Amino acid sequence: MEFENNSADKLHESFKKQMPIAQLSEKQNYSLHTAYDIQHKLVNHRVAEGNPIIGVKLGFTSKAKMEQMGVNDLIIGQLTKDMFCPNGGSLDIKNFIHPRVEPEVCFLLSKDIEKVLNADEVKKYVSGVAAAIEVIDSRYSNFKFSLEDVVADNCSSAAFVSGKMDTNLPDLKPTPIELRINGEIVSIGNTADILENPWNSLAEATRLAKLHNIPLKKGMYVMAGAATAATFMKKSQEISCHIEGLEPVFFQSIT
Ligand code: OOG
Ligand code: MG
Repeated sequence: MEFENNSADKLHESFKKQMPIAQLSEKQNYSLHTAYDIQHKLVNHRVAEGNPIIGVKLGFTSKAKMEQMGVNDLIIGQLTKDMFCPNGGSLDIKNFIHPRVEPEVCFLLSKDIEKVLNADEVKKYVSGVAAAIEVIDSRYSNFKFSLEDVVADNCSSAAFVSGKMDTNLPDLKPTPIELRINGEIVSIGNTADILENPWNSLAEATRLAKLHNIPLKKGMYVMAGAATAATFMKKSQEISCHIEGLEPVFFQSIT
């Protein structure tokens, strides 16, 4: 219990002060179960500060991400209100340690989900699909971690931007996804890189949410995981994500 409390406090303080900490696994081994306990405690700090949970994110749903970070299991993290950036808005790099950006797909839930659903069933619980960008920022030095470490750190969650929701619920069959910085393409992936189809990612979210006691409520966002490896974000950049058939999404990095 003490390890869990202490670690959640340290991770929260690291986020507040933008001061990285040593990986928790350097000092002691701990289970994935304990890692999710730490994540819950960490998220509770943000909720207590007036930032409710407004969504969830999946991590390592693509091979490119697993290879980049050296981790090979799906993870789930929680998105709080302070992480939300409106489409076309701006994010100050001073609020992060070493932020990276990645192109994603975002779903909007139309109903609470309490059970594990497959990719077909889950469509009945969604009101929109959008191109999205996730900003990740590890609270660990050098962005290095074990699977347990990254789960404890709420899966590097830092900020996210969702584009306009397409209420026609496209099937997301293999479609190119691009991340552009100041109009230049910095990475190209495909919807098929996200667990073969991002709808599968949403189905996995229902499984992981149930397993780890994470709420999936009407009105929440679900980020499906990046299609490509992440790119470091610097100041004064316009960062956008483009998925054929969906409206592009963008934000500005400032300081
Ligand atoms: C962990 C988060 C992974 C994704 O989309 O795969 C993730 C990290 O890479 O720091 O958000
Ligand atoms: Mg991500």
